[in-house]
Amino acid sequence: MRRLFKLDRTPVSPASKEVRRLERRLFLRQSLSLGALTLMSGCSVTDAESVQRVLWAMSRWNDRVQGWLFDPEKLAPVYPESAITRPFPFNAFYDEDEVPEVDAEDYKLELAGLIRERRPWTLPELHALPRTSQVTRHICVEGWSAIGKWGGVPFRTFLERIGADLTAKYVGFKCADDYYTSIDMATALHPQTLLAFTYAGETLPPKFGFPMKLRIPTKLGFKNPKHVTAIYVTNMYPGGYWEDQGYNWFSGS
Ligand SMILES: Nc1nc2c(c(=O)[nH]1)N[C@H]1C(S)=C(S)[C@@H](COP(=O)(O)O)O[C@H]1N2
Ligand SMILES: [Mo]
Repeated sequence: MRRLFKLDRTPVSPASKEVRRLERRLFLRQSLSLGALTLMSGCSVTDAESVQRVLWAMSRWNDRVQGWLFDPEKLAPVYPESAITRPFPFNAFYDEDEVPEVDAEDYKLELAGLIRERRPWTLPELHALPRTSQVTRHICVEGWSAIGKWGGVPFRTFLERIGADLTAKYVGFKCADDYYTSIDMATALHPQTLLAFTYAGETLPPKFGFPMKLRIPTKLGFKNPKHVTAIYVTNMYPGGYWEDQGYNWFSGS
């Protein structure tokens, strides 16, 4: 593994770009030969388990490089309302008739981890937070993208309000449908990352994540959790529903 760790310290060298490209091919098309993988990792790969281990190490390394390259000031493109895709597509790991029904009256957003004020929030309390809206493009790894308008509170404002440790590494999300994902703190604090309560100016419909979703225009669609029920702040790598099945964790768009 020596070579991998050497590259680790030179994140923007042409070599590391090459590694990222290679890793992408491995994960998305699985077309890389074992021989090439052995060359890359600098250790002999003889069984499925060590292949998985090397791939995992490469993907986590790739996450770190992407984290370093992420510019917290750079904004995702915004579009005029005329560019909005109608109808906006629904997607989840199940069909639309299985969308979870969240009861607005009973709902409480749970907070955990490195947060000073961990009391749960009701919907009326959340709705009283200052709001903004954005027209941005959602890009799904399944090969489609669409432009939509989401409104809500800048996630940074919410994290500050609850006294989250903004120096922690990760923010994790749990959802009403057992989906889960997590993001890096820099992305959580990005000015366009919203805790969104509306779609197209209306209360977020069930299929788009009622009562709230994270709208993160700098990340691929699967990093935008719908039906969020719990938010936690941690320094321990939390993974995610698709991430744990091999999709790259950072997955910027
Ligand atoms: N709770 C939850 N959030 C989720 C998903 C899911 O299955 N459950 N799917 C993700 C994926 S892969 C995509 S592309 C978007 C789809 O969001 P949309 O239905 O608003 O288009 O939601 C993301 N967030
Ligand atoms: Mo997706």
